[in-house]
Amino acid sequence: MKRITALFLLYSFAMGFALTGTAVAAGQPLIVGFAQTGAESAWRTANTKSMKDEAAKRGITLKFSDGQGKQENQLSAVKNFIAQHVDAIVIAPVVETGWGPVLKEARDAKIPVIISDRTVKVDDDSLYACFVGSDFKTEGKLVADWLVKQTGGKGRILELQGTPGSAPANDRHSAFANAIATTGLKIIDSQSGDFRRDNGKQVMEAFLKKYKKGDFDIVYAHNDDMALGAIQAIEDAGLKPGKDVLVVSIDGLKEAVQAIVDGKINCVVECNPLAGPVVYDAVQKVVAGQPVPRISYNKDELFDATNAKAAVSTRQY
Ligand code: GYE
Repeated sequence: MKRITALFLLYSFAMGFALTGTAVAAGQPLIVGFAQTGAESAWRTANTKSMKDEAAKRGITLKFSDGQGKQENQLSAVKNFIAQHVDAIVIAPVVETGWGPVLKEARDAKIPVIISDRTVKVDDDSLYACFVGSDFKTEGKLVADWLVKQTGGKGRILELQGTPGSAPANDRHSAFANAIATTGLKIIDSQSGDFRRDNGKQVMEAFLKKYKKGDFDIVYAHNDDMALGAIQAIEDAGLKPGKDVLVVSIDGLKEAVQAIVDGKINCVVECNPLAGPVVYDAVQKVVAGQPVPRISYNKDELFDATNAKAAVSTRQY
């Protein structure tokens, strides 16, 4: 009897391999390579933690690479994953362009790629299985619409942009700019703070040398870290963020929602970094040959003085 069971198990195991050619179908742990952007912000820290924690929970072996904000590092990480014959590759691409060749290499090696967090621009969308993340254009538009409503469509804006060439910086700028185009709201200056808190502070300090109180009305930061850095600079200059200057940003860090409660930030649009569950759901389906939507967007909320107090205690990041 025992021998029959053992033989049967051996048979199913072998069939698993035969049917799909991977260890996955034979019940082996899935091996996933994740080419992360870097560690530039609190959002990113939460994203990395979610990806690692959820992999551990699901018994997925995660090969993690920190790209340190450089595409070349991410490209070599992906090439490495291909050489190691991982079951699937997840990329959170630092910039939008330049991914075609490496995606072709992955396709030739029959390794599916899931694009997570930031979108890519490629000629052939079938080079990756799907995209899972937030809709940055909607985020930028939500911030703009909120400002139009609050200001009656008037005000001079200083913009703190994210990493040049990244999807969130491109989309949060263009959708915001489009949404205010026919109003009296104007972007009077724009600089990149690379999604980093320190850089946000430095860029704001430079702005405050150029523009005095009364020369500008609004600071729009592409993420909360830069907004929190900017607030520091605004306070150091003797101004009151949230009062003398409206401050609006994107991400929804607990710290930023608390800053709304404290009256220093006026509006924050959420961008959910807790991607682990949705990303691995997609990975597992793709590897099993099941269909997945090409694009899955998170549902992101907006926080301002009307709801921040109720929301702050439930923020997970
Ligand atoms: O908004 C920012 C991070 O790609 C959506 O990257 C992400 C952005 C996020 O550094 O805080």
